[in-house]
Amino acid sequence: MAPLSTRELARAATWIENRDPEGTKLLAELSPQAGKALVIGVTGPPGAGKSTLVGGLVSAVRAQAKTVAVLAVDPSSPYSGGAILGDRIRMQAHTGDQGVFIRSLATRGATGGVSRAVGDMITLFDGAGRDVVIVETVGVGQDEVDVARLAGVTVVVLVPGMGDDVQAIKAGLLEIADVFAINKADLPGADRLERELHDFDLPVVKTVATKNQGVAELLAAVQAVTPRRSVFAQPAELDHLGIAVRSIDRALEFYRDQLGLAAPHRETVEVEKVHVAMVDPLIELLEPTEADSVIGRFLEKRGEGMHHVALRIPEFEATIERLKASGVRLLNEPRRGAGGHTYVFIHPSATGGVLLELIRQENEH
Ligand SMILES: Nc1nc2c(ncn2[C@@H]2O[C@H](COP(=O)(O)OP(=O)(O)O)[C@@H](O)[C@H]2O)c(=O)[nH]1
Ligand SMILES: [Mg+2]
Repeated sequence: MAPLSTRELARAATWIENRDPEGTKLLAELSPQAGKALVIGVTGPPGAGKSTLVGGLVSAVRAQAKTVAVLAVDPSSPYSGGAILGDRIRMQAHTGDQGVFIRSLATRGATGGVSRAVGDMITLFDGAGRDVVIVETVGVGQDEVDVARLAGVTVVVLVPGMGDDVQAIKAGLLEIADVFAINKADLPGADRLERELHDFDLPVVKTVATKNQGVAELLAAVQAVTPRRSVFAQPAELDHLGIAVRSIDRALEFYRDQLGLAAPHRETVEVEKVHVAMVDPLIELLEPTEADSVIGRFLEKRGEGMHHVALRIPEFEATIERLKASGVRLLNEPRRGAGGHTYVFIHPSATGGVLLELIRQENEH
């Protein structure tokens, strides 16, 4: 698929914003090509000069003959409100340049969550062939942390004279920052802020966005960071919920007969000592074939109930390697299950108390 023009991108972005099925279709087509763009998150308090700085970064990226898309995420605007005026003015220098695409996403009431909407938008721009994607977000709330995780490299923009605020937001910033920009370095206090940021052991670049000072240096600092893996190129999907029951027949009286869900598939998995019935296909009912089994012991200890959550994840092998390297407890080596899929169980100690089954996405090789 050829790179999309700015006009095609605009139409596609509207589809995605409105959760139009056309958008879902396009995303499915584009996502295999996504994962190539450098995704830069730019976050920090309101008024720090993020939009001005992003405008400068756009010019610096264009000077490298690369194409760019900007997504300005503003929670305070109504979802269908379109462009955020101030940002539009700051980005105006780039109107008419086909290599620059700018979009505002007002996230109040975003269907399916902010990070979902932003993730889809990034996949769109990335898959559509933009070399660089810049996402501007306000503040350091949970939404911003989630959004920052979608970025390969996150720039946290601070300004001099924040005083104790720096201490207050440190915890939130620490987990997402890859590079600090001290913007408004023309104001007093820039050196002091720079000293305060030393603890973080991250690159710090002083900028005066309004005069385009330090912006090329900031881009260079960003490009020197090894981007985090982008996990959204193909999102993880809920595969099924495993429910431990004493009797599949009795459970089916509810799920199949009363709730009306389809339950066409039943089997016995000897190695796991369990009878399995797939319902509709999100629910996996598990009944032990004998008391001395994983599910048998679970029932003994906890009674009937939710046993595990199964996610189908992209980059299965690489993910398992990474989990092992960071000491996460896997309950088995990846193996092929009854349905032919490869899976591994993760101990609840790592997952927030839920037994988690990870399944290899089938389109991976
Ligand atoms: N003195 C000074 N003002 C700046 C600088 N960068 C941005 N500003 C001003 O700060 C205000 C907020 O800028 P904006 O980019 O909208 O901030 P945002 O809310 O973080 O996106 C505007 O009036 C800018 O002109 C800078 O480096 N120095
Ligand atoms: Mg802004």
